Amino acid sequence: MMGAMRVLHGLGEAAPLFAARQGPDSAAHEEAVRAILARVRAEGDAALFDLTERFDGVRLGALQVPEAAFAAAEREVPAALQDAMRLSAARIRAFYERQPQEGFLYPAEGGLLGQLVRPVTRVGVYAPAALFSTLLMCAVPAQVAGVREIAVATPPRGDGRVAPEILVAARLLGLTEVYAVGGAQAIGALAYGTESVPRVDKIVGPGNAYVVLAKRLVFGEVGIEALPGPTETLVLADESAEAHHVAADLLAQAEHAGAQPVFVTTSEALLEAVQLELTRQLVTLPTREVAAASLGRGYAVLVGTLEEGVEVANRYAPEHLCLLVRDPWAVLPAVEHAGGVFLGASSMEALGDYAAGPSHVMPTGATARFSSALNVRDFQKVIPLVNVSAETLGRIGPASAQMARAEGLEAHARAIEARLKRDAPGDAPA
Ligand code: HSO
Ligand code: ZN
Repeated sequence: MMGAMRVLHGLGEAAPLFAARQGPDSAAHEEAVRAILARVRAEGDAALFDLTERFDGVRLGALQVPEAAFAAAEREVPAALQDAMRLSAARIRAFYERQPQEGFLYPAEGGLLGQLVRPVTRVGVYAPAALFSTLLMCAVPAQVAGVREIAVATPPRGDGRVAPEILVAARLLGLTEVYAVGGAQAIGALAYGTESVPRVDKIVGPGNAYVVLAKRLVFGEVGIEALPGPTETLVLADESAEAHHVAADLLAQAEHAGAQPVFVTTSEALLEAVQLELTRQLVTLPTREVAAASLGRGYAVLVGTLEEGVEVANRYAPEHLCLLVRDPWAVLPAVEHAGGVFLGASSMEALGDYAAGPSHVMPTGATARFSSALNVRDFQKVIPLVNVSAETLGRIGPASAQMARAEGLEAHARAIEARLKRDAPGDAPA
């Protein structure tokens, strides 16, 4: 049946679900991506012009989008869509403004210990050609963090221009530095810098397999936030959920290429109804080819209890966990691993992709076990401050020197003891 998902019974049968996700397939493209990065590093702009001609089929006149193009884009994009983008940006900003990362300083025996918070100076956002929302979702938290320079890279279309929606989104955030470069070459340009593209300190944003692999390979020279892979949504539903809602939510993420939809439910009747709904809704979906392929990677899991359902979800650690259950807040305490949690029937994940508030750049491929959705902290550094008083030195110095010697690091021990010998406080030697 077209649109139906494979059914697994209980946690005991769910092994194929957990095994099915291998994360981004890097090995396949590694040689090609290494070659692209090496060329960008060696040849700079010339490599970008050539690679763009090869991969995007267009010979660019300039890499940076000229100022005039922004105004032209504003004339081209409908006013209502621009209003929608403003609403989205305002809600993202309001959300991240609640996530301050504070510095602190506390007195410790006459000295001070503390932490200084400083933004990353220069960030590169990779925005896939069609997904202007991703630019908002990446750049706004960076701005809230205090990042002063944000460069945007996005692939050019066949006519050499970048999507006008990207330019409108950039402009409404006050961003003016946009490069019409995509793929692994864009990551190379941002990481190494070229004549036209000053290098950045950190690159964020999702992309295709080449982009993600390039991010992996430049990591260390620049920071990256994550290696975003294909999207996943796990809907956990009980008998209170509407089958057509569940199917719609599963299809909403299934229409992203490579996605894996997962449906976990305590209700056999709902499971059957959802399978039928998927088939029915797929017929009229313009993106049905991609969506059907994603459903082919998907699973429906029938569980005995909601607790078992949450256990399946925790083991799977989905990018999106959607709780279509009677009391989602009652389920929440058991949730351990998820990129983001969407509670209740009117909190569909598709809303989270656009205007709910939190960034839609969330950990995929079970990386929710150890990482978080893009946030202000991704754009800030925490710098510890150490100002030890003579009194504290007298207390912690001997222990430190002892540890240094035990590690065979005599100069460390002497650096400490040189100050321990003197009469505290003051600088005069003992
Ligand atoms: N759901 C996608 C992000 C996205 N959806 C962008 C629509 N536009 C990855 O989580
Ligand atoms: Zn989406």
